[in-house]
Amino acid sequence: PRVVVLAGGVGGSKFTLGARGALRDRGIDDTARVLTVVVNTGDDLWLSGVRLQPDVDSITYALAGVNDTQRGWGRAGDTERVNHELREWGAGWPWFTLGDLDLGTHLARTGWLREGLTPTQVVERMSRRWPLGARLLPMTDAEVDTIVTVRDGGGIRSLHFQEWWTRHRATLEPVDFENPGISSAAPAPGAVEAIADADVVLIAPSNPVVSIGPILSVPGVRDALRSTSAPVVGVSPIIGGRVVRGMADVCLTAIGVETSAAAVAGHYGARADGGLLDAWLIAEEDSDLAADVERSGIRPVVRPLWMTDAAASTALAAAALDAVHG
Ligand code: GDP
Ligand code: FO1
Ligand code: CA
Repeated sequence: PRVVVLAGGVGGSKFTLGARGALRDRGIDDTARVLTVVVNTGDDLWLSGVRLQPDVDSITYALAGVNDTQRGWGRAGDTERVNHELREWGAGWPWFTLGDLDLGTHLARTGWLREGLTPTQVVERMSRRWPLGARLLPMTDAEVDTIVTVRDGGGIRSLHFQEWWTRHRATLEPVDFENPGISSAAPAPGAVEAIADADVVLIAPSNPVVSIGPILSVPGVRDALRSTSAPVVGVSPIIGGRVVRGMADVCLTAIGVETSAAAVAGHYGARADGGLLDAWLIAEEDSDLAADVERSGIRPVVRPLWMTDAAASTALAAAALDAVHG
């Protein structure tokens, strides 16, 4: 089957590994020909003269098997010599670490962007280094970095998502998430076509607001999801009313959505009602919410959702692939 995954960083990369595993288990050797991952680029930023693409890099490193699984970002076994030097210069952000190996990625990317390659072309070029077993597409070639508006003291102010998260650990109360310029952004070449031609579209258990949200905000993506003949199957990032890690709970509260598997399903909406989902995987801990999901017109599928290792991720992705057609 031709599979499209919409994904953010940590939840997105674990789930994409699972999708690749599930396709291999079905006897598909060249999974890159059938598996397309549309990746959030709202987390991207310029820092110390280089372009970072955290979610693209998380997925690339994870599929290549060179990711730091403990931290959830960057390269395994990385060192911080250059980062130390940048701090001595007072360059960059003192609360943000650029690993030496990771910086090699950012330098290569920035060089190619300067030479005129589009972000999509750069991602394609970077995908050649390792046999990733998937085609990665940034959601758009436009720079639409996520900006968070927060309440601070008596007033409000805006800052880059990465500063809000890595410096303030999401402690400043968000009132809005925006991707300036996104209304005139175009989907990356091939993204809408991949959704239209897919046999199944999977929404990874990624942050619904700052990972999946920006992807859905790229003009044309939502329409492509609603008009494709492929079933759209999502996986809940919320288990037992809690986020597994990260700050999706804070983000959901800010947009008025409860931190529950059923509320996130309602936020994406049922396809029959002009929303996105045909089916929604929820955890065994949330089986009492299945009736709510069903009432909203989405098929609930109860499965273990903990992606504790590759086998668990593969089983989860296999369940998602089978959620509608079986
Ligand atoms: P980020 O870009 O690194 O923040 O990662 P994503 O947006 O892709 O995913 C973050 C979301 O993944 C968080 O809301 C977590 O709750 C969710 N998540 C992480 N690990 C798991 C897991 O094992 N199972 C499920 N269902 N969700 C997970
Ligand atoms: N997250 C941190 O909490 N602290 C960091 O210093 C940090 C550096 C960093 C560098 C490159 C990269 O690709 C990701 C990095 N992250 C860091 C992770 C990233 O900020 C976020 O966890 C995700 O973007 C959240 O979705
Ligand atoms: Ca992210």
